[in-house]
Amino acid sequence: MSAKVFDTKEVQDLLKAATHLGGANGNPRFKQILHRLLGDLFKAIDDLDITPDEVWVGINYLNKLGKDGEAALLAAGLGLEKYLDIRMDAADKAAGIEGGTPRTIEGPLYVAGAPLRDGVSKIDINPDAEAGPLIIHGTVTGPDGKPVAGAVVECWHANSKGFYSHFDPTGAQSDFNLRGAVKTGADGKYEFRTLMPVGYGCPPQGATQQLLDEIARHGNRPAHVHFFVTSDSHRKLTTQFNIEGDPLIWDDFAYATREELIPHVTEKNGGTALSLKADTYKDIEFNFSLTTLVQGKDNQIVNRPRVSATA
Ligand code: MBD
Ligand code: FE
Repeated sequence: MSAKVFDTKEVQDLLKAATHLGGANGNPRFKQILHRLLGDLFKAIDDLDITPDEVWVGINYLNKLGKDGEAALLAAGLGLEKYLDIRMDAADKAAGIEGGTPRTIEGPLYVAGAPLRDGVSKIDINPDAEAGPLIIHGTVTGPDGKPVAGAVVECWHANSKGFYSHFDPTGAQSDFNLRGAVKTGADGKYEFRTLMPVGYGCPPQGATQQLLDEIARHGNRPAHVHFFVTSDSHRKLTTQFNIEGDPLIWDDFAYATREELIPHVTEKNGGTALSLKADTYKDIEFNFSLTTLVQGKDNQIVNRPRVSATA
């Protein structure tokens, strides 16, 4: 069956009717987007001769995706979240905004509401026998290179099994384990005392991994730590760094790796005095350089549904 029908009046009228395009009421922006996306789907079905059986595989996949709660995970795995970063980078470049710590994707595993502390926070709450101590620290500066006081650095990462608290299928972690928030003082400094994370892997029975299997891709990320950095007088930064030496650094299923986001890991002694679980610990210095507001506004705030909890 290769007859092409997309350009017929019947199909074009159907698309307009189904999306209520040109009809009264409704959300005009949503109508515009839906009309375009549905039209692109119809056209792809025509062009690639996608069979009814194949269409129903796709429809039922959406049911599984929703049931598994993995739509945002799939968005990361298909590079859609990276694509949004590429567009924001390009918009910044076009607006002449340069410098600053590079952004990279938020991912689906942030939880709002971590306890806010001044300067330093110890965020490993639950014991993790496999994980060694790690100190992450640095300075938040503005475009002028001066420290930013009153900035809030939020941090979240996985445990030694690659699981995040709140999303841990083993139930081994309390709500804000390995999640924290620190407010900088006049020196712009922040510090998290924590444990070394291990890379994340998609749930093996989930919809995302099912799709990746079909195209022979893995669903793993290198070990990494996420950050939000917010300040009243600067744009919010969403970023991550990778743990140097992880073999998946340039093979991240979510495409979040950037050259500037792989800080050196050094080994230090003196952890006992800092009440870490061992005297020898890993140390990562990672500084944040923020960018200024654009005409007084933060034009890179992303609104998306986020889990929140109370500490
Ligand atoms: C993660 O930890 C993550 O950061 C992303 C982007 C996707 C899945 C798990
Ligand atoms: Fe992550």
